[in-house]
Amino acid sequence: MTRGVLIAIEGLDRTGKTTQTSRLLERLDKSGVDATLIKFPERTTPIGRIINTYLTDKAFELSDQSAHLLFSANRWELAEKIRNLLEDGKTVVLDRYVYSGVAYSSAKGLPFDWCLSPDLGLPKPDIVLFMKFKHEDNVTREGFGEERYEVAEFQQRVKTQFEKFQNEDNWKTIYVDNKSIEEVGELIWAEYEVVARREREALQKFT
Ligand code: T5A
Ligand code: NA
Repeated sequence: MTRGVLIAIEGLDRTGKTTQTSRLLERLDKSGVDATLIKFPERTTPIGRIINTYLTDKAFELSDQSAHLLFSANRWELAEKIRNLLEDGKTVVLDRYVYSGVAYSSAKGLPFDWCLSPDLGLPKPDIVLFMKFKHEDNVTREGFGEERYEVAEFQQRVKTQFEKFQNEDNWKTIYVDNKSIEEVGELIWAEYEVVARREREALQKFT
């Protein structure tokens, strides 16, 4: 059996990650691919509930280090589930992951390597699709400004931190400026197909 594909969709706030991860899941289902969607932060777990309060209640105070470690711990809450799904041949779609964890916290001034270290050992995505505005802005998207980090100047710093990952071998930028939801969905599907084909071919070589 082939190991499932682990695909993460990343990006700044309101770039369309949740819209696209749910569309991707529907399309995988229709194509007969057994897939699971996991969104980070996963706000319903014990740690996720604290994170949700932190994000939605500006009066709830946490040190930057504590907040960072909670986001990481939230991924570790789900790590075994992700690994088991992949080993069972299931595809897993992640709505944000380690990269968001590092980018948001290092944008606050915490050292990049310190931010990465608690996530070391988590399953590594086969592909990370980074949803990016080249010219336009995510701050004009509906709903922007509701949560703690949705401040334009901070978003710019987060973008700079995200881009430190751009030379990683699993990183792929998807430009979303002026593209409809359907058009972005097609670009994501094309990338998924490349990775899925590569996994199948890798299997053929060794069996
Ligand atoms: N965070 C997260 C950390 O600091 N550390 C971590 O480790 C993690 C995992 C919450 C915050 O937590 C931080 C980052 C965040 O600040 P979240 O729960 O993912 O993270 O945030 P949400 O508020 O759920 O999601 P986002 O704000 O990131 O939005 P999305 O999912 O990128 O965007 P989406 O799909 O909801 O779309 C936004 C709007 O745009 C429209 C949609 O219809 C929607 O109205 N839209 C489009 N409009 C035009 N054209 C298109 N192509 C469009 N695509 C979507
Ligand atoms: Na989202």
